[in-house]
Amino acid sequence: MMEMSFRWYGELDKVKLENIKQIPCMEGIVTALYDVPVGEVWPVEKIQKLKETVEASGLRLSVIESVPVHEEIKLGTENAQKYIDNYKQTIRNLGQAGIDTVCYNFMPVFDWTRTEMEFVLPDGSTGLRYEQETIDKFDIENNDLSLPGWDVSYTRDELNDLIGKYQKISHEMLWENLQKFLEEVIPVAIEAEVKLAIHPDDPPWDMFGIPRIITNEQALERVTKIVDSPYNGITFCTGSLGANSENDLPAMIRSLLKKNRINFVHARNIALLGEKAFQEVAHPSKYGNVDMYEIIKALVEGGYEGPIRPDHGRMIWGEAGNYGYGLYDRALGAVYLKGLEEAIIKDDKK
Ligand code: DNO
Repeated sequence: MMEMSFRWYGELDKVKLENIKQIPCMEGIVTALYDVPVGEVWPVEKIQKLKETVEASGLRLSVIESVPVHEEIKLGTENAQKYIDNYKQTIRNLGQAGIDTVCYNFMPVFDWTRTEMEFVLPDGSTGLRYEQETIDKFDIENNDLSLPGWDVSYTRDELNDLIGKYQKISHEMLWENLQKFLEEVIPVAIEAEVKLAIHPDDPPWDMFGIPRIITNEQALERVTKIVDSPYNGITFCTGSLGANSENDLPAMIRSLLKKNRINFVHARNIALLGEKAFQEVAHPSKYGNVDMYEIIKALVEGGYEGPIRPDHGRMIWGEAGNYGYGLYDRALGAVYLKGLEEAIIKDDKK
Protein backbone atom coordinates (compact mmCIF):
# COMPACT_ATOMS: atom_id res chain seq x y z
CA MET A 1 0.00 0.00 0.00
CA MET A 2 1.09 3.54 -0.61
CA GLU A 3 1.66 5.81 2.35
CA MET A 4 -1.04 8.49 2.29
CA SER A 5 0.37 11.83 3.42
CA PHE A 6 -0.66 15.46 3.71
CA ARG A 7 1.27 18.69 3.31
CA TRP A 8 1.41 20.77 6.47
CA TYR A 9 2.97 24.25 6.63
CA GLY A 10 4.07 23.98 10.24
CA GLU A 11 2.72 25.59 13.40
CA LEU A 12 1.51 28.65 11.46
CA ASP A 13 -0.70 26.52 9.22
CA LYS A 14 -4.43 26.97 9.86
CA VAL A 15 -4.74 23.26 9.22
CA LYS A 16 -3.70 21.52 12.42
CA LEU A 17 -2.01 18.15 12.82
CA GLU A 18 -5.01 16.94 14.86
CA ASN A 19 -7.29 17.67 11.88
CA ILE A 20 -5.00 15.84 9.51
CA LYS A 21 -4.80 12.84 11.82
CA GLN A 22 -8.60 12.48 11.64
CA ILE A 23 -8.63 12.03 7.86
CA PRO A 24 -9.31 8.33 7.18
CA CYS A 25 -6.23 6.36 6.11
CA MET A 26 -3.88 9.26 6.79
CA GLU A 27 -0.38 8.14 7.77
CA GLY A 28 2.17 10.80 7.08
CA ILE A 29 3.08 14.46 7.03
CA VAL A 30 4.91 16.37 4.35
CA THR A 31 6.53 19.51 5.69
CA ALA A 32 9.72 21.55 5.98
CA LEU A 33 11.62 23.96 8.20
CA TYR A 34 10.26 27.33 7.19
CA ASP A 35 12.58 29.51 9.25
CA VAL A 36 15.94 28.54 7.79
CA PRO A 37 16.99 30.93 4.99
CA VAL A 38 17.42 29.27 1.58
CA GLY A 39 20.97 28.01 1.20
CA GLU A 40 21.78 27.64 4.88
CA VAL A 41 22.42 24.31 6.57
CA TRP A 42 19.38 22.89 8.40
CA PRO A 43 20.38 22.30 12.02
CA VAL A 44 19.88 18.72 13.16
CA GLU A 45 18.17 19.79 16.42
CA LYS A 46 15.52 21.73 14.51
CA ILE A 47 14.86 18.76 12.25
CA GLN A 48 14.56 16.49 15.25
CA LYS A 49 12.14 18.85 16.94
CA LEU A 50 9.97 19.00 13.83
CA LYS A 51 9.95 15.23 13.65
CA GLU A 52 8.95 14.94 17.31
CA THR A 53 6.11 17.42 16.83
CA VAL A 54 4.76 15.43 13.91
CA GLU A 55 5.14 12.09 15.66
CA ALA A 56 3.41 13.39 18.79
CA SER A 57 0.26 13.67 16.67
CA GLY A 58 0.48 10.00 15.73
CA LEU A 59 1.69 10.60 12.18
CA ARG A 60 5.05 9.92 10.51
CA LEU A 61 7.24 12.62 9.01
CA SER A 62 7.16 11.05 5.55
CA VAL A 63 8.73 13.65 3.31
CA ILE A 64 10.56 16.94 3.57
CA GLU A 65 9.12 19.22 0.88
CA SER A 66 11.26 21.06 0.08
CA VAL A 67 14.89 21.67 0.73
CA PRO A 68 15.09 24.58 -1.74
CA VAL A 69 18.05 24.77 -4.11
CA HIS A 70 19.78 28.17 -3.98
CA GLU A 71 19.63 30.21 -7.20
CA GLU A 72 23.44 30.38 -7.30
CA ILE A 73 23.46 26.60 -7.84
CA LYS A 74 20.94 26.81 -10.67
CA LEU A 75 22.86 29.71 -12.19
CA GLY A 76 26.17 27.89 -11.77
CA THR A 77 27.98 30.92 -10.35
CA GLU A 78 31.29 30.88 -8.50
CA ASN A 79 29.33 30.79 -5.23
CA ALA A 80 27.54 27.59 -6.25
CA GLN A 81 30.02 25.27 -4.52
CA LYS A 82 29.42 26.82 -1.13
CA TYR A 83 25.68 26.25 -1.46
CA ILE A 84 26.16 22.71 -2.78
CA ASP A 85 28.30 21.95 0.27
CA ASN A 86 25.58 23.35 2.53
CA TYR A 87 22.98 21.24 0.73
CA LYS A 88 25.05 18.11 1.31
CA GLN A 89 25.33 18.92 5.00
CA THR A 90 21.57 19.44 5.21
CA ILE A 91 21.03 16.01 3.63
CA ARG A 92 23.43 14.44 6.14
CA ASN A 93 21.58 16.14 8.99
CA LEU A 94 18.21 14.98 7.67
CA GLY A 95 19.54 11.44 7.44
CA GLN A 96 20.83 11.63 10.97
CA ALA A 97 17.38 12.66 12.19
CA GLY A 98 15.86 9.66 10.41
CA ILE A 99 14.23 11.45 7.47
CA ASP A 100 14.16 9.24 4.39
CA THR A 101 12.72 11.33 1.53
CA VAL A 102 13.37 14.88 0.31
CA CYS A 103 11.49 16.70 -2.45
CA TYR A 104 13.12 19.60 -4.29
CA ASN A 105 12.83 21.38 -7.60
CA PHE A 106 15.17 22.99 -10.09
CA MET A 107 12.88 25.75 -11.36
CA PRO A 108 14.70 29.03 -11.80
CA VAL A 109 13.33 31.97 -9.78
CA PHE A 110 9.66 30.99 -9.63
CA ASP A 111 8.21 27.87 -8.11
CA TRP A 112 4.70 26.79 -9.18
CA THR A 113 2.84 29.66 -10.77
CA ARG A 114 -0.83 30.51 -11.36
CA THR A 115 -2.62 33.50 -12.85
CA GLU A 116 -5.79 33.23 -10.81
CA MET A 117 -6.14 32.05 -7.23
CA GLU A 118 -9.89 32.09 -6.72
CA PHE A 119 -11.52 31.13 -9.97
CA VAL A 120 -15.14 30.35 -9.19
CA LEU A 121 -16.20 26.92 -10.42
CA PRO A 122 -19.81 26.05 -11.38
CA ASP A 123 -20.55 24.64 -7.91
CA GLY A 124 -19.38 27.83 -6.17
CA SER A 125 -16.08 26.42 -4.95
CA THR A 126 -12.86 28.13 -6.04
CA GLY A 127 -9.71 26.75 -7.58
CA LEU A 128 -6.40 27.87 -9.02
CA ARG A 129 -6.02 28.58 -12.72
CA TYR A 130 -3.22 29.23 -15.20
CA GLU A 131 -3.50 31.06 -18.50
CA GLN A 132 -0.43 31.77 -20.57
CA GLU A 133 -2.13 34.81 -22.14
CA THR A 134 -2.17 36.50 -18.75
CA ILE A 135 1.50 35.67 -18.15
CA ASP A 136 2.42 37.04 -21.58
CA LYS A 137 0.70 40.34 -20.76
CA PHE A 138 2.20 40.51 -17.27
CA ASP A 139 4.84 43.22 -16.77
CA ILE A 140 7.18 41.23 -14.54
CA GLU A 141 9.74 44.05 -14.28
CA ASN A 142 7.30 46.34 -12.55
CA ASN A 143 4.83 44.06 -10.85
CA ASP A 144 5.14 41.61 -8.03
CA LEU A 145 4.48 37.96 -8.57
CA SER A 146 4.48 35.61 -5.63
CA LEU A 147 2.40 32.81 -4.22
CA PRO A 148 1.85 31.95 -0.57
CA GLY A 149 3.24 28.46 -1.09
CA TRP A 150 6.61 29.60 -2.41
CA ASP A 151 9.69 29.03 -0.30
CA VAL A 152 11.31 32.31 -1.26
CA SER A 153 10.16 35.86 -1.84
CA TYR A 154 12.26 38.57 -3.45
CA THR A 155 12.43 42.33 -3.35
CA ARG A 156 11.75 44.14 -6.63
CA ASP A 157 15.49 44.70 -7.26
CA GLU A 158 16.49 41.13 -6.40
CA LEU A 159 13.86 39.80 -8.75
CA ASN A 160 14.90 41.98 -11.68
CA ASP A 161 18.54 41.16 -11.05
CA LEU A 162 17.81 37.42 -11.03
CA ILE A 163 15.65 37.52 -14.13
CA GLY A 164 18.46 39.42 -15.87
CA LYS A 165 20.99 36.76 -14.93
CA TYR A 166 18.84 33.96 -16.33
CA GLN A 167 18.62 35.65 -19.72
CA LYS A 168 22.15 34.34 -20.28
CA ILE A 169 21.32 30.79 -19.17
CA SER A 170 20.27 28.35 -21.87
CA HIS A 171 18.39 25.10 -21.26
CA GLU A 172 21.61 23.15 -21.74
CA MET A 173 23.45 25.31 -19.22
CA LEU A 174 20.70 24.69 -16.70
CA TRP A 175 21.06 20.94 -17.35
CA GLU A 176 24.80 21.20 -16.74
CA ASN A 177 24.17 22.92 -13.43
CA LEU A 178 21.67 20.26 -12.44
CA GLN A 179 24.17 17.58 -13.40
CA LYS A 180 26.87 19.13 -11.26
CA PHE A 181 24.44 19.40 -8.34
CA LEU A 182 23.31 15.77 -8.59
CA GLU A 183 26.82 14.40 -9.06
CA GLU A 184 27.80 16.05 -5.80
CA VAL A 185 24.66 15.53 -3.75
CA ILE A 186 23.49 12.00 -4.68
CA PRO A 187 26.54 10.17 -3.28
CA VAL A 188 25.89 11.95 0.02
CA ALA A 189 22.20 11.07 -0.18
CA ILE A 190 23.10 7.41 -0.71
CA GLU A 191 25.35 7.43 2.31
CA ALA A 192 22.79 9.25 4.45
CA GLU A 193 20.00 7.00 3.11
CA VAL A 194 17.88 9.95 2.09
CA LYS A 195 16.02 9.54 -1.21
CA LEU A 196 15.86 12.66 -3.34
CA ALA A 197 12.80 13.37 -5.47
CA ILE A 198 12.91 16.16 -8.03
CA HIS A 199 9.58 17.88 -8.63
CA PRO A 200 8.69 18.61 -12.26
CA ASP A 201 8.41 22.21 -13.35
CA ASP A 202 4.96 23.67 -12.86
CA PRO A 203 3.82 24.64 -15.42
CA PRO A 204 6.14 22.53 -17.57
CA TRP A 205 7.31 25.24 -19.99
CA ASP A 206 9.44 28.40 -19.98
CA MET A 207 8.06 31.53 -18.36
CA PHE A 208 9.23 35.13 -18.79
CA GLY A 209 12.07 33.97 -21.04
CA ILE A 210 13.51 31.88 -18.20
CA PRO A 211 14.31 28.26 -19.01
CA ARG A 212 12.49 25.32 -17.46
CA ILE A 213 13.80 21.82 -18.11
CA ILE A 214 11.92 19.21 -16.03
CA THR A 215 8.92 19.09 -18.30
CA ASN A 216 8.35 15.71 -19.93
CA GLU A 217 9.29 12.04 -20.16
CA GLN A 218 12.63 12.61 -21.87
CA ALA A 219 13.58 15.10 -19.18
CA LEU A 220 12.70 12.70 -16.35
CA GLU A 221 14.68 9.94 -18.08
CA ARG A 222 17.60 12.28 -18.46
CA VAL A 223 17.57 13.24 -14.78
CA THR A 224 17.55 9.62 -13.68
CA LYS A 225 20.52 8.86 -15.90
CA ILE A 226 22.71 11.64 -14.50
CA VAL A 227 23.40 9.51 -11.46
CA ASP A 228 22.09 5.98 -11.79
CA SER A 229 20.65 5.38 -8.33
CA PRO A 230 17.19 5.04 -6.78
CA TYR A 231 18.29 7.83 -4.44
CA ASN A 232 18.15 10.09 -7.50
CA GLY A 233 14.40 9.88 -8.03
CA ILE A 234 11.30 11.79 -9.06
CA THR A 235 8.31 13.39 -7.38
CA PHE A 236 5.70 12.30 -9.87
CA CYS A 237 3.31 15.27 -9.94
CA THR A 238 0.27 14.53 -12.10
CA GLY A 239 -0.94 18.14 -12.18
CA SER A 240 2.41 19.57 -13.30
CA LEU A 241 3.19 16.96 -15.95
CA GLY A 242 -0.47 16.69 -16.98
CA ALA A 243 -0.55 20.35 -18.05
CA ASN A 244 1.18 19.21 -21.23
CA SER A 245 -1.30 16.93 -23.00
CA GLU A 246 1.56 15.16 -24.79
CA ASN A 247 2.69 13.61 -21.51
CA ASP A 248 1.28 10.08 -21.21
CA LEU A 249 1.24 9.93 -17.42
CA PRO A 250 0.45 6.22 -16.80
CA ALA A 251 3.12 5.20 -19.34
CA MET A 252 5.65 7.49 -17.65
CA ILE A 253 4.81 6.02 -14.24
CA ARG A 254 5.25 2.46 -15.51
CA SER A 255 8.59 3.18 -17.08
CA LEU A 256 9.94 5.09 -14.06
CA LEU A 257 8.79 2.39 -11.66
CA LYS A 258 10.58 -0.27 -13.64
CA LYS A 259 13.76 1.53 -12.65
CA ASN A 260 12.54 2.23 -9.12
CA ARG A 261 12.74 5.98 -9.63
CA ILE A 262 9.50 7.31 -8.18
CA ASN A 263 10.14 8.39 -4.60
CA PHE A 264 7.05 10.53 -4.01
CA VAL A 265 3.72 11.22 -5.74
CA HIS A 266 1.59 14.37 -5.94
CA ALA A 267 -1.92 13.53 -7.12
CA ARG A 268 -3.81 16.47 -8.60
CA ASN A 269 -6.42 16.79 -11.30
CA ILE A 270 -6.54 19.62 -13.83
CA ALA A 271 -8.92 20.47 -16.66
CA LEU A 272 -7.07 21.58 -19.77
CA LEU A 273 -8.52 24.80 -21.19
CA GLY A 274 -6.48 24.92 -24.38
CA GLU A 275 -2.86 25.59 -25.24
CA LYS A 276 -0.91 26.33 -22.04
CA ALA A 277 -3.98 26.93 -19.91
CA PHE A 278 -5.58 24.84 -17.20
CA GLN A 279 -7.96 24.89 -14.28
CA GLU A 280 -7.35 22.97 -11.05
CA VAL A 281 -10.37 20.86 -10.15
CA ALA A 282 -11.46 18.25 -7.59
CA HIS A 283 -9.42 15.03 -7.55
CA PRO A 284 -11.89 12.56 -9.15
CA SER A 285 -11.17 11.78 -12.81
CA LYS A 286 -14.50 13.05 -14.11
CA TYR A 287 -13.66 16.68 -13.38
CA GLY A 288 -10.49 17.01 -15.41
CA ASN A 289 -8.03 15.50 -17.86
CA VAL A 290 -6.03 13.42 -15.39
CA ASP A 291 -7.39 9.88 -15.30
CA MET A 292 -6.79 9.23 -11.62
CA TYR A 293 -7.87 5.60 -11.91
CA GLU A 294 -5.17 4.95 -14.51
CA ILE A 295 -2.61 6.82 -12.39
CA ILE A 296 -3.29 4.76 -9.27
CA LYS A 297 -3.48 1.56 -11.33
CA ALA A 298 -0.06 2.25 -12.83
CA LEU A 299 1.34 2.96 -9.37
CA VAL A 300 -0.19 -0.13 -7.73
CA GLU A 301 0.77 -2.46 -10.57
CA GLY A 302 4.26 -1.00 -10.73
CA GLY A 303 4.66 -1.90 -7.05
CA TYR A 304 4.82 1.65 -5.71
CA GLU A 305 4.60 1.70 -1.90
CA GLY A 306 6.08 5.09 -1.13
CA PRO A 307 4.46 8.34 0.00
CA ILE A 308 1.68 9.99 -2.00
CA ARG A 309 -0.24 13.14 -1.17
CA PRO A 310 -3.35 14.77 -2.54
CA ASP A 311 -2.05 17.92 -4.17
CA HIS A 312 -3.85 21.28 -4.36
CA GLY A 313 -7.48 21.21 -3.37
CA ARG A 314 -10.22 23.70 -4.13
CA MET A 315 -11.63 25.95 -1.41
CA ILE A 316 -14.98 24.50 -0.36
CA TRP A 317 -17.48 24.83 2.49
CA GLY A 318 -16.43 28.42 3.13
CA GLU A 319 -12.87 27.55 4.06
CA ALA A 320 -10.23 30.24 3.70
CA GLY A 321 -6.58 29.31 3.85
CA ASN A 322 -3.37 28.81 1.94
CA TYR A 323 -4.28 28.67 -1.74
CA GLY A 324 -4.40 25.04 -2.82
CA TYR A 325 -3.74 23.85 0.71
CA GLY A 326 -6.99 23.96 2.65
CA LEU A 327 -8.14 21.00 4.71
CA TYR A 328 -11.45 19.87 3.26
CA ASP A 329 -10.95 19.29 -0.43
CA ARG A 330 -7.55 17.71 0.05
CA ALA A 331 -9.05 15.40 2.69
CA LEU A 332 -11.73 14.30 0.20
CA GLY A 333 -8.97 13.78 -2.35
CA ALA A 334 -6.96 11.59 0.03
CA VAL A 335 -9.89 9.30 0.76
CA TYR A 336 -10.80 9.06 -2.94
CA LEU A 337 -7.23 8.07 -3.78
CA LYS A 338 -7.21 5.40 -1.06
CA GLY A 339 -10.54 4.13 -2.38
CA LEU A 340 -9.14 3.72 -5.87
CA GLU A 341 -6.11 1.96 -4.44
CA GLU A 342 -8.17 -0.50 -2.39
CA ALA A 343 -10.38 -1.35 -5.37
CA ILE A 344 -7.44 -1.84 -7.70
CA ILE A 345 -5.50 -4.01 -5.26
CA LYS A 346 -8.55 -6.22 -4.60
CA ASP A 347 -9.41 -6.46 -8.29
CA ASP A 348 -5.87 -7.44 -9.23
CA LYS A 349 -5.96 -10.24 -6.66
CA LYS A 350 -9.06 -11.82 -8.23
C1 DNO B 1 3.15 23.35 -5.17
C2 DNO B 1 4.20 22.39 -4.85
C3 DNO B 1 5.57 22.94 -5.16
C4 DNO B 1 6.63 21.99 -4.68
C5 DNO B 1 8.01 22.38 -5.03
C6 DNO B 1 8.95 21.25 -4.75
O1 DNO B 1 2.10 23.31 -4.68
O2 DNO B 1 3.97 21.20 -5.48
O3 DNO B 1 5.73 24.16 -4.54
O4 DNO B 1 6.57 21.91 -3.30
O5 DNO B 1 8.13 22.78 -6.32
O6 DNO B 1 10.22 21.73 -4.55
